[in-house]
Amino acid sequence: MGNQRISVQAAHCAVAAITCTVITGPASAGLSIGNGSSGGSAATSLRIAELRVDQQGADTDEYFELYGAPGMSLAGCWFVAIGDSGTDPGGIVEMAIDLSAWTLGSNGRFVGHEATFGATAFNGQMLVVDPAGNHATIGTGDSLNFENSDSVTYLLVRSFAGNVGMDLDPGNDGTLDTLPWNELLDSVAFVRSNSTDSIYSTVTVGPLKLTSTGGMPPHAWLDDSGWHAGEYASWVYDSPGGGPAVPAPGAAVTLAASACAALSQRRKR
Ligand SMILES: [Ca+2]
Ligand SMILES: [Ca+2]
Ligand SMILES: [Ca+2]
Ligand SMILES: [Ca+2]
Repeated sequence: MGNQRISVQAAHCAVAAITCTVITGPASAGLSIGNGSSGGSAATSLRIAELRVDQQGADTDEYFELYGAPGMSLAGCWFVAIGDSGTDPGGIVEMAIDLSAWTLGSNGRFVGHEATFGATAFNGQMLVVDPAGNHATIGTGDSLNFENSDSVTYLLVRSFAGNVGMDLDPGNDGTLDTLPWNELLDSVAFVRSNSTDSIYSTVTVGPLKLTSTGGMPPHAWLDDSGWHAGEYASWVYDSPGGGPAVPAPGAAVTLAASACAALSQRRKR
């Protein structure tokens, strides 16, 4: 989409032995370090709507979905993951994706997925993006690798000025000391069981009673009752590029961890 020049760099960073992908797009102007806020303004109404971060077998189908006004430009917006490293328990930028080149589809959705998206079948079903949603390949091959089996916070920010590997919480007290962006548009933390790692969002999903992922949700989506966890070896709840209505920023219900676990268990019955 568009004709903006995008350079793609794959960087191996010292974050729990995962491969991080940095997508750098056109340079953003006027960067400054500002105060984060818990939601987005009406003018910047943009939400994280769905995430597939793990699956049974190779993680070939990872994606993130954003939701906002139909046709809205994502210029200046970044999708950022904050987790740990092999030696530091929190505040490390694990991934930063510049979304500037893309726009939301006619249904207000955008999906960023890896090139191998759609490769895996569960019960004869493969993932496809809803035709009303825009989508784009992030990186090359199977390189969009969200960290597995650990607590990770996902942020949607405007004008990110940090770097992958940067430690935003040197004291590891659960509060970010450095906010290298102009505006925090949305956030959600995926939480594993018995984790001592910090999370950096008041909106959480997990942990689940799912030993395959250490309790971390392999997939989750947002609707007007909050975030819900999906399945590890099934696409039954995945809706890349489509799906249920998404509430305005700041309106989502934060499900307690116990409620999420109970919800997941009910679904399995
Ligand atoms: Ca992957
Ligand atoms: Ca993964
Ligand atoms: Ca730290
Ligand atoms: Ca969806």
